[in-house]
Amino acid sequence: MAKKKTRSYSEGVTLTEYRDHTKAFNWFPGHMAKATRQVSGKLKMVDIVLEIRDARIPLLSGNDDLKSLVGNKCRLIVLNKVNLCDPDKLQGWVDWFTKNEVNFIFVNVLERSSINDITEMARKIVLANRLASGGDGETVRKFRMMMVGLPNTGKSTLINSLRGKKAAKCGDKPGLTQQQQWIKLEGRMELLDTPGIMPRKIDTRLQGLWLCATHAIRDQILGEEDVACFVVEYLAKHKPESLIEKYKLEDATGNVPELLEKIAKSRNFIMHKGQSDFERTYKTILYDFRKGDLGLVTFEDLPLN
Ligand SMILES: Nc1nc2c(ncn2[C@@H]2O[C@H](COP(=O)(O)OP(=O)(O)OP(=O)(O)O)[C@@H](O)[C@H]2O)c(=O)[nH]1
Ligand SMILES: [Mg+2]
Repeated sequence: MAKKKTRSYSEGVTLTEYRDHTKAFNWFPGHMAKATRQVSGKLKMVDIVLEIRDARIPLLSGNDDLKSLVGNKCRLIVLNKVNLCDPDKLQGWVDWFTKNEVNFIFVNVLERSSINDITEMARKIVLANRLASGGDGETVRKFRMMMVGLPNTGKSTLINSLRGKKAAKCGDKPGLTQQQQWIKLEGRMELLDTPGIMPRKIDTRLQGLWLCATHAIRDQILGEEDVACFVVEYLAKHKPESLIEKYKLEDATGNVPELLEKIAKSRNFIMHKGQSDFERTYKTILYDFRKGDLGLVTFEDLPLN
């Protein structure tokens, strides 16, 4: 029997269909397998592992492979980009992490205060660990932190902020860091930047769309069209006022193709013969969403238990 092709948004698929779509979704390029091996190779050298996640997908941006690699090593979960997540859902997630994890912090590493909070917390964890294992907390080797996590979660940005100037390549492009890099700070701190690592298996296509929308994986993996259409459908349902305001629409009603048409017209993305330029519309929607200009969103819901 011929395999049924997944329908795209332009063919009328709806968000509900994506949610019901249970096919596993994989994207694990070779350099990430290598990066995983390299993380385990460096573990002995560091005092603490900072697992950088995205606060808009607090669990999905975690990684079980990394968790088992890191094992009993001091670990701090850093939920970054808190400035882009839904403030109304934040407390629920803070409560969940308080119940289920030992060390975590919600931050925006573009802000100085967050950087200080992370350093402070990491130091406390390492110190407590040294005292617990019989050390005095003073006669210690250099304080070394390793950043691990999904692509584009802000590992290199955090390193640059800690350093006070640009030392690691960073930017809104998943997979920018391709090799491990030690960065030395004045004083006693050394930082290890690592390439982003994807989970080996993503359970549903909807989760793949969340990962693309937050830009942990490249648009090409699912296609700009599907990711942009997903974002529009999500916003029309959960944050219609953001769409209306940003694109000066009269309303955010209608199906996805109709909304795209309205956005293209309002931005004057019109090609010859008066047709809407959808390619340009997709790019604009994704760019605006990722900057936070289309409202603050947390895609993932709290687990039921
Ligand atoms: N709004 C917001 N943007 C952030 C934050 N932290 C990082 N960014 C942006 O996210 C993008 C990715 O940052 P990087 O530091 O390159 O991410 P990375 O984790 O090193 O990515 P890879 O090297 O691909 O694994 C950059 O455009 C940063 O400016 C944050 O807290 N808030
Ligand atoms: Mg990086």
